[in-house]
Amino acid sequence: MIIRPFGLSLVMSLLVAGLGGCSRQELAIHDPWIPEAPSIVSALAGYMTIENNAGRARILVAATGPLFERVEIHETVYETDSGVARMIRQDQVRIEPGQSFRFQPGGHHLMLINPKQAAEAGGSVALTLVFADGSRSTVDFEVRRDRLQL
Ligand SMILES: [Cu+2]
Repeated sequence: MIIRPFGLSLVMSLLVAGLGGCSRQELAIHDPWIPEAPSIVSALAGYMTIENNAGRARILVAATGPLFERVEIHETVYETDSGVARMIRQDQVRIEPGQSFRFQPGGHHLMLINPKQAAEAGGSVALTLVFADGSRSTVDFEVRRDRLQL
């Protein structure tokens, strides 16, 4: 049997491509968390970093969770004159290929409206992220002892 160099290099390159595809998820959610709060608060906030390793943009359009009446995507903006913070509802968040998008206090957050029970530090809360292509990703958000700071 004769191994032709061309055939061998093709097998090698397929192998390398296969390894590359396995080492990183197309979509990775890092550090998902919410600050602890009693059930009497009217809203909580969820934070995370979404990393898009795919070759196309991903667009977050909604989120849901069984513990909340509804979830909205918000951005906190500071008015330049007064310095007053306002939250503005966003229809979507676009994460470009190869980029990460951070939800953090003072910026974008998931607004978790009318929680049905208290969020206790040490526990976790499941939220499902919904993307424009119809894909969904359910993520456990760690509840941390931290004050709610939008
Ligand atoms: Cu908000």
